[in-house]
Amino acid sequence: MLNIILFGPPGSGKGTQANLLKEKYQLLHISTGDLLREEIANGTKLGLEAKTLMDKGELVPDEVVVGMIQSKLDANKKAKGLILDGFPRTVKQAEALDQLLGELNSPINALVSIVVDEEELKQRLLLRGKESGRPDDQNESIIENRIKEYKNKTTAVATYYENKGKLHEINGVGDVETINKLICSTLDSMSKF
Ligand code: B4P
Repeated sequence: MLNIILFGPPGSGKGTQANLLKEKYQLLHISTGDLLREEIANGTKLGLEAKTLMDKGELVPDEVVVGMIQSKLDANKKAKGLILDGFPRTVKQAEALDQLLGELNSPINALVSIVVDEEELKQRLLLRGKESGRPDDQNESIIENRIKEYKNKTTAVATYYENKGKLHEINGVGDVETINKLICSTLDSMSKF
């Protein structure tokens, strides 16, 4: 099993890279952002509650996302491995994840942290906002709030896995293909695989 976390600030390329990696390594891709947007599109109660927070650039409660992950794991017991994109975003989520994976005897192998400077992040997200109309990419103050949430609540997740010897940092500025090669060579060089 290869279980990896794709980590980084909003706009760092997690979703973009996850889509490439899931093909190459035949992994189940779980994006909590995509799952939440699906709930919003379906007009569920969970979706309506999450939308208020997401539109402001705030994180949704830990119990909500952990519950979504648990359901996904339950529904995909035969998966060959996981690529987690946008999860965990708090240390509480990381602890809950480790417990769920512990029960399956299939721990996280690596956290790949995609490093991108703040100005580049803002430019990418504003551009996506123009092209896709995604509400949380629409203006600079929401984007700044997402980056603030990342700094305050999410960066500690990298330290949590660093303490377990599982942190791998990748330069996330450059073309998508080059960054993908960097991630693949990191994963391929990990002795277990
Ligand atoms: P996400 O959907 O995870 O959104 P994101 O952080 O913006 O990352 P995403 O994967 O979409 O973007 P990417 O970097 O690939 O989360 C949205 C919201 O959901 C959160 O703010 C929060 O409210 C909520 N949420 C989700 N998970 C949660 C959790 N676990 N706990 C609590 N709340 C949660 O790409 C960005 C743009 O950059 C794209 O347009 C892409 O084309 C472009 N790009 C990618 N790579 C590039 C490159 N190398 N060069 C130039 N552009 C590039």
